[in-house]
Amino acid sequence: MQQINKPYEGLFITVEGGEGSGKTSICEQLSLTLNARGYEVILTREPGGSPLSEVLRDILLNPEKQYSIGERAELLLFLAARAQHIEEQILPALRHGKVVICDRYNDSSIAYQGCARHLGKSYVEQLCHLATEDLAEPNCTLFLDLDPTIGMERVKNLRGDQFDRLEQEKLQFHQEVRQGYLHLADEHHDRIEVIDASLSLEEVVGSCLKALEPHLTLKPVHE
Ligand code: Z5A
Repeated sequence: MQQINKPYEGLFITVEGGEGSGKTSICEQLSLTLNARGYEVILTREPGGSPLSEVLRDILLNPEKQYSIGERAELLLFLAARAQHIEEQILPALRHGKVVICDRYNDSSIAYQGCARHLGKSYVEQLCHLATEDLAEPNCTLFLDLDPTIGMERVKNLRGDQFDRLEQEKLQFHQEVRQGYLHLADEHHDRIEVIDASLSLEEVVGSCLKALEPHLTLKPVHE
């Protein structure tokens, strides 16, 4: 288990993966399960999670906006959204001893902007450190690994042809995102758990709970 010198008592869990890998569904299921076990859980997402960050989310993802967003501007907007999210939502919750489940975090920037957009992994990592000041490092990250063709098919079944700005990227882009995540998982095997997301939702929830078990050392607020 990862030991972090952290200025808070709570537990920080991040969920990562490509399109349609089931992050939203898993975050909801984990939140319900941990709540039922007596933990106080905050469920949040990136980009988003605070008023300013939700505005930036709309700027970043809405495909109908009439302006273009360059690669470096895109990265910096994701990081600006994260800086505000940490300050306003994540850190206060962790300081109050809560469990924070966050749908995407730094690893998304590294996989999407660093690897798939080719801005450079270590360049993006450094900027992530700058944006977060290393104040909140996840205790555990669940990477839902899925072939992007299956993920895109799931999103298509769910929303038809209504893809957001990043989902509209070609399959090659999403393959590079997956490779980026797999490299990160190799490098940070003490923090990142690779979960087979091609299984049924129930099975994926089971794998995630098993991976989280060693981290559930907080005292539940209600028995
Ligand atoms: N992004 C970035 O580039 N850099 C950054 O730093 C950050 C983000 C923070 C956020 O979009 C976009 O921003 C994302 C990365 C980029 N871009 N893309 N492309 P988002 O938050 O709106 O969307 P998303 O994170 O990509 O999630 P998603 O595509 O909406 O899917 P999901 O949350 O992973 O999956 P889901 O909604 O839970 O499930 C999708 C469907 O599959 C649904 O019908 C489920 O019922 C079904 N499903 C889920 N699990 C299963 C299983 N196990 N079997 C079968 N069917 C399943």
